[in-house]
Amino acid sequence: MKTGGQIVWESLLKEGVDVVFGLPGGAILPAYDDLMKYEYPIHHVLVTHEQSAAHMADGYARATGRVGVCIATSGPGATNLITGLATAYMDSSPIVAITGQVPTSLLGRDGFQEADVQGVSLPVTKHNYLITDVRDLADAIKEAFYIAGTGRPGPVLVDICKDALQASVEYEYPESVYLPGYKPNLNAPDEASVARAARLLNEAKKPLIVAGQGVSIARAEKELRQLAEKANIPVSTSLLGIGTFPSTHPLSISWGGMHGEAYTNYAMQECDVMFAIGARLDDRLTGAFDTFAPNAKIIHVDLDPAEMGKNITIDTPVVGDALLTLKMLLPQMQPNEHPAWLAKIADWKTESTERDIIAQETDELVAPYIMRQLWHATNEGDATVVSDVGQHQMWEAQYFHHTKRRSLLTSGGLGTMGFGLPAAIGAQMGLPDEEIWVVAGDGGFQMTMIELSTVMQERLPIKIAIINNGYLGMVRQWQDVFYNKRHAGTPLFNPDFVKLADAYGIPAKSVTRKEDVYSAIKEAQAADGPYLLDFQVEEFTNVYPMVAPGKSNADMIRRPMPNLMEGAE
Ligand SMILES: Cc1ncc(C[n+]2csc(CCOP(=O)(O)OP(=O)(O)O)c2C)c(N)n1
Repeated sequence: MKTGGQIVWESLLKEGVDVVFGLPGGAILPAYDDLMKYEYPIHHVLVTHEQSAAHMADGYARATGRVGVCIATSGPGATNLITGLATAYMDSSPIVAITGQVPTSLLGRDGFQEADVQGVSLPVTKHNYLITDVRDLADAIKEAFYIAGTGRPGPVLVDICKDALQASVEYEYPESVYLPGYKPNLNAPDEASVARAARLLNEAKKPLIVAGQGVSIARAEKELRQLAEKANIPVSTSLLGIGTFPSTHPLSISWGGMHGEAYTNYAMQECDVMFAIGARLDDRLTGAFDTFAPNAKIIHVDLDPAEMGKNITIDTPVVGDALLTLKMLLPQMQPNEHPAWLAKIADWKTESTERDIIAQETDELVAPYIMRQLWHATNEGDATVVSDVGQHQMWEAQYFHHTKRRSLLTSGGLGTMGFGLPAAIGAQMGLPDEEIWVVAGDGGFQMTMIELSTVMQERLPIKIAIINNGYLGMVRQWQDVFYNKRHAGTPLFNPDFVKLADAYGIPAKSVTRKEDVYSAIKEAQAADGPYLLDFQVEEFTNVYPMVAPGKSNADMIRRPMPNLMEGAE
């Protein structure tokens, strides 16, 4: 016989879980007690706030490709997880959340710390459970892991009533799941659609690939590269697709969309066949849906049939796994050259480079410069960067060239400020030997900086770069462009981040001058544990290009050419 609490831990062990992120409370206490009592070899990371527990599980999952686990108590503990679950849901990240619930006798009676967690989490989880009977617990956990990690990954929540945690039952972990209607393994695409995709790509004059995170989830980076090289097709990515194709490769044309590269957007707008694979074509990438890639026949490869035609009219839908699709497609592809098309893109790229902010002679400390130095200092990208949300996130993606899979972890879909530090903690727990950098704005960092205590408690060697511009920068940029520079609610009151780090026992340094950037990064790297760098940057730099919401990508606001810059002679 095992208690519900024991069943939780033993089931997690069966799933190969070695670390969980959580914070206890009354309803989940029986499970915590069982963890201590029976000394299960699962490491529990005590977080400061449950939102972070979900981000940590998410960061762990994104970095390792394994399912991350977070734990919270009932009511406020569980509702604090919701932003993290929604973040993982939008970015297809596999996590299992285990929450305590009030005893079954109190369900629906507004008992102390009761919240309808199943109801609240329903729209932001792939699936969820309310367990009122301990006999259902092992099956639910088995299914939760299966659902979270298969098909299109996502978060699954198991809410367990306290009495079910305390009750005992004969325990046997199920060998398999029985879920009629959920068939994530039927993921080979239909042959006729793949043949049509091959024909379109072979005949294209101006083909273009848009690779999304689905490529990395399917581990199809190698095959993507083979496709691009065989037929000389330029490869762009979505924000989350960064790292699926080395951005230093001659066929790489960076990432597109609202703040993607201008030349990438031009290429997307002009291509005649677009091969979008594992990218959900959201509005940040496409701009106004009806103006996106107007000349292109679009082939959309995605595991999730619900993505087909959701935003964009698709010429050739291919419902299937990215790896299987590429493997079927490759033999049907003919070698090809496309010299005129590649030359045209190269011209656009040269012109983009001329506008580059870091090519300009200025002493101002700006984030793009820091991002490029970080790239150099990490042996040209041999690190994992976890970025928060805002201008710095866009600059990181523009100026740090990612060549490795899963080397940029960022909240793309929900755009969750506060994601960076906790997600980096999860990533570092999963990849203890990897160099991990958090790049965060001063606003987003303050949302979860309380997790500096977790960094120290777990002795994690995370390096933190705060891009401190004294503003909620990205919103300040919108105010400049759309609200006549009225800065309502965007100037920040910041603590002294160096002193703050000191309070946690973390070494830190403030950097104000360009010439000190590289050496400061090197100093942080040389430190044996965590290190925080507070980069005090120019306040009013904007991210370009910028596509106004609802506008076409063809109508980008671009950075003025250097000789047209304000103040230029
Ligand atoms: C939780 C949350 N609240 C609000 C926003 C809206 N938002 C997007 S970017 C941004 C500003 C971010 O400022 P900061 O963290 O300082 O980074 P910066 O843009 O200056 O690099 C805000 C408020 C958000 N994305 N997430």
